[in-house]
Amino acid sequence: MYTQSMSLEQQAQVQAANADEQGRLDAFQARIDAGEFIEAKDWMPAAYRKTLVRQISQHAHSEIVGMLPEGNWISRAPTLKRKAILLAKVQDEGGHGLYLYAAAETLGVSRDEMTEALLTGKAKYSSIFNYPTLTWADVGVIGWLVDGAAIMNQVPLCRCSFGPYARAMIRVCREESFHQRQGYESLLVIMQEGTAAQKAMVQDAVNRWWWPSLMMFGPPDSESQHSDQSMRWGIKRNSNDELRQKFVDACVDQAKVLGVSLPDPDLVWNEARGHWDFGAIDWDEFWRVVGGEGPCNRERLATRVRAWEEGAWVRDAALAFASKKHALKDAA
Ligand code: BYC
Repeated sequence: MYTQSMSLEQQAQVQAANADEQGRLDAFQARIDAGEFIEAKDWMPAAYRKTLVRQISQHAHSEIVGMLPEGNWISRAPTLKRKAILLAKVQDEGGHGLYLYAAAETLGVSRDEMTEALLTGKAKYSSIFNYPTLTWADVGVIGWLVDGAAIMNQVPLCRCSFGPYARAMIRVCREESFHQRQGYESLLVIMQEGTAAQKAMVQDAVNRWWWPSLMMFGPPDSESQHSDQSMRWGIKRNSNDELRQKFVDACVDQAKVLGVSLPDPDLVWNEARGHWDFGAIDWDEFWRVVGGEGPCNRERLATRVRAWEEGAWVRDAALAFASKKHALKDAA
């Protein structure tokens, strides 16, 4: 109908524009297929940009909200050594959030827009950070399982097609790997030298964090709305289920060395697949948590809102200092 009401000349213009657009899309896909990095100033389809802003900003928010469950134990760490390690770890997570916000900013979204999306509950962050840290053993288990899952998911992101994200992930992954090992080591110490009550505390923490850690990889492939396109664009290199399986396979031996059991009666070695089979994940729980109804969603958001409001004077002071410095430089 629309084209019928256009002149022949107009129709030719629309066709040429469509061919142009298709040519650009094909050239873009060819660069991705050839393994090239896309840089911030390169042409990219609007949907590629949108997907990256969504994923990178959610990732950044996860790092920032992820400081809260462990931060809860900084003042109660059992020794000075563990306190120093935990402080450094939580500070690293803050740093990861900043690299990631900076990577997202290269796509044209502002820090203020992203912050507002987090604080108003419009933006998602990882489901895992809506669970409480009830005992000191939770801190070790977060290092082992949560950081372990994060590494499994994030190492492939170092080869993501968008250069600024891929480069940020290289440093993030180096630090996450230290985080995972410190968590595992702290659990080993408790399991090898602790009292029966302390060992039971580790087992209880593993029981509570195991299933939420498996949920970190996202919904099953059959329900993952973004995976196919993100994999075509080289943003994701593996599917949610592939990474979840790799994680389960890695954890089984680590649990044996630790001397803890994983809370899944259906966990059995499948010779034919060459992988561990595992039980059904409670996806209703996952969607409840993602939808804001997890055990700590409200508390986490309220803490971030309070930190933002109470930090207003710091932002004002930093801006005033920066503009004074600029004025002095201009006057010199
Ligand atoms: N929690 O189509 P799908 C860390 C959402 S930081 C909440 O498969 P995609 C750490 C998903 O966003 C951990 N939401 O999506 C920090 C989508 O909803 P929208 C964070 C989730 O993007 C401090 C919908 O479900 N890591 O490790 O292809 C201390 C459908 O999903 C979750 C990252 O962010 C979830 N778990 O795949 C220690 C890594 N899963 O956006 C550790 C980067 C899915 O349409 N992100 N959703 O409203 C990714 O790799 C991918 O975004 C995901 C999801 C694998 C997470």
